[in-house]
Amino acid sequence: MKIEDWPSAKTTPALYRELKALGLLEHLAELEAFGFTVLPPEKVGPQEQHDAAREAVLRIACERKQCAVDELAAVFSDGQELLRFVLWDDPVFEKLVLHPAALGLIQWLVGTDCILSLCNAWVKGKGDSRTAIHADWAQFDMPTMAVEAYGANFNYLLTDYSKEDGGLSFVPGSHRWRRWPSSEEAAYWADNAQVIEAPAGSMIIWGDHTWHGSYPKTTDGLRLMVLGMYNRPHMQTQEAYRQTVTNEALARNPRRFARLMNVYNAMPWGKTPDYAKAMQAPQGYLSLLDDEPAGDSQQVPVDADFHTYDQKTGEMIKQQMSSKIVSFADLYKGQPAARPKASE
Ligand SMILES: O=C(O)CCC(=O)C(=O)O
Repeated sequence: MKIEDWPSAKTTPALYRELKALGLLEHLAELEAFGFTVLPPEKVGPQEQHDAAREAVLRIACERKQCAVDELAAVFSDGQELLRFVLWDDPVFEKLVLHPAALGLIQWLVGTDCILSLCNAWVKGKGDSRTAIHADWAQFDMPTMAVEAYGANFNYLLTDYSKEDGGLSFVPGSHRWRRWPSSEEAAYWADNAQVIEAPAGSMIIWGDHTWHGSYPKTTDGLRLMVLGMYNRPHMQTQEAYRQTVTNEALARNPRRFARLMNVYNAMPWGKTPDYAKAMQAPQGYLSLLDDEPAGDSQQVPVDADFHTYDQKTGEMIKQQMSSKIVSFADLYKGQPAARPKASE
């Protein structure tokens, strides 16, 4: 079938074509059928990238724990930690969060306008510690999950995974159940979930409906992994990317990085919605394969004065709302229908 840019399907045709070109349709089918998929190391990057990520994680762990690399196994014995907010600690992480295959499959789950919520290094030592069976659905006051995922993850493995290595485990098909596990179910699946056996350099992708956990690590040494989590853009991110991204970071990355940082979201607004900010947002589908640095075309917007009512913008909104049927979805996003003309 010829996949055309059918407007009713929004950005899905463009994303689908790119996933196909990247040889990812089988992974997409696995995500749909079982709720998770594993990309082999050769689809994730060259050995130099795996080595650079591993080095970065070990360096950060040593810096934060104030120890030498050969002391880390003792520091993490019988324990594990998510080392938070590592995106700005090494250039390799900016490449990883933009990874075309991972981001493409994640966009399939949470939309092409998704934003980055977490970028962590996960270090786990030998011992009994393990992650309980859970779903990443973080709307704790919404016990029933929406049909669509609101969040999606990649785990980039920097050491081999198996049951003995304390690997990640899944309950295949659980993404269709659209609820959290009860404590009894979590206890049952802890030792019955399907473990991932995969070599270092692999990437595991799943959405926030899928039940997962991990096994205790019985082998010597550390289990190392980089976690990226993405949300739909209306959500509060777990880490402060929008607040900390710089013009230099936007300039050295392709335009979809600005979207991941969510810098142009018109919300929250004060007395006047900040359309000038929303107008700077890249529009439409952004190719996963674009690696052209954005240069100064993307800038971190200066926050508007929330307490000032801007007469000109207010008048424009009044006219728009009076002269036609208003799409609030467009208004909220600062989409063209709601934008002031260039001359205004
Ligand atoms: O590896 C683990 O222990 C669990 C990973 C996990 O829960 C996650 O990345 O969301």
